[in-house]
Amino acid sequence: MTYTLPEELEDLRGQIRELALSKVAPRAAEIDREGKYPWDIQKLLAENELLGYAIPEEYGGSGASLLACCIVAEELARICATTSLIFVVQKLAAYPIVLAGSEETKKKYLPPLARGEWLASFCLTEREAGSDAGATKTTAKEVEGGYVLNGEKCFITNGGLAQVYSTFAVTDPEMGVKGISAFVVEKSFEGFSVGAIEDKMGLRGAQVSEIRFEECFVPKENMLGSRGEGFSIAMKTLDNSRPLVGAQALGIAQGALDVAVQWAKERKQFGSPIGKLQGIQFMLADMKTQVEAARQLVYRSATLCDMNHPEMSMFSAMAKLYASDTAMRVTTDAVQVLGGYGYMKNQPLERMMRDAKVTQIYEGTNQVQRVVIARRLLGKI
Ligand code: COS
Repeated sequence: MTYTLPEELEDLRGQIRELALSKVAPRAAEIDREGKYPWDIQKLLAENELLGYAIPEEYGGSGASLLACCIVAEELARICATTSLIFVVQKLAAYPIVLAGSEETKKKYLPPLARGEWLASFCLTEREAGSDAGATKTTAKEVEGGYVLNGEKCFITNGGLAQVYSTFAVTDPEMGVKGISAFVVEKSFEGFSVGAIEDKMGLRGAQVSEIRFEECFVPKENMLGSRGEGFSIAMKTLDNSRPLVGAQALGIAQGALDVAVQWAKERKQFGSPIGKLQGIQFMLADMKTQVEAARQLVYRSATLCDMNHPEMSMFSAMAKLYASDTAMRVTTDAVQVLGGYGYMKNQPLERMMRDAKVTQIYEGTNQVQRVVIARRLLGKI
């Protein structure tokens, strides 16, 4: 399999790069400093039809492949990881509806999401159910006409901003993970409320909050897939979005490498550019090699997902694992190349380093990715 991208994807990269450099770059440091959700950037993505990029055309989106989405996530993250996350979360959170929503549900929720009028949120994690997503405690009790949800979610990106929440709750506690079901919950439903908003190390422009369900009635037609299918829907969604987080990490790493290379050409010490020093050359060479290796894995995993290949789950985990570890290493080394300057807030690298960290954690920690890879490798033993 070759990873020379088709011409239309290279054109797409060029367009997104241009958009990111002209419209996002001037805001990137400010978004980080202010720590507020950048509605102007959300509007920019909506106007450029990027919030519905992955939603099928019949529901108002662009029906883009996951590989194309990865190029978009990568190029946005190269400049601003928060901007990339706005794109990534819309895709992640709409996916359970695309995957398992009834025709009626799709027609109701996907078009406003595709237009970017509504935001979506993926509501899985709980305080006691992080890596162990199967330990979900939020309950969904069947009543006439629907289900009543009770429980609390945490670390929910777009929490409070989104109108639509792909939510996972237990309908049949005695059935373990097979007793988890998926629902679309609207922010306007009675009993839905937003808890504390987190103060984060990085991705400062993204809003992450607790979400509470207190006797929250959800009509039965808002169940996604069949009763008990929720865990499988969550896992399939993660399989399809881990390459995107890999792409985001890849973009952050590439952005840091861009800065470090430029610096090595311009910064003079000992009478010449520091790029003439072998110590710096070797660091840059290692960074570039790791970035390219991550790129191959990210594109390959996205291609396998687009093919619905049986190995997609393992490759998605490998791409996310390797690209995020690369982002952490490369941003750290890039700070080192800039020395004291790299540590300062008037350079973008310390922001990139903080933003990179969460890519090793969210969408499943890198330890969980290793579990997914090893299980696939070993099978049932
Ligand atoms: N696709 C479809 N179904 C899947 C699946 C996948 N990739 N992985 C698991 N399932 C289903 C299977 O149906 C499986 O049942 P069978 O044994 O009949 O095949 C069932 O789920 C249980 O799977 P498993 O035994 O692997 O579940 P575990 O409780 O051991 O959990 C991990 C597996 C740890 C991989 C899972 O909990 C996980 O991914 N955790 C991280 C969650 C995460 O990424 N959170 C991030 C928050 S969202 S930003």
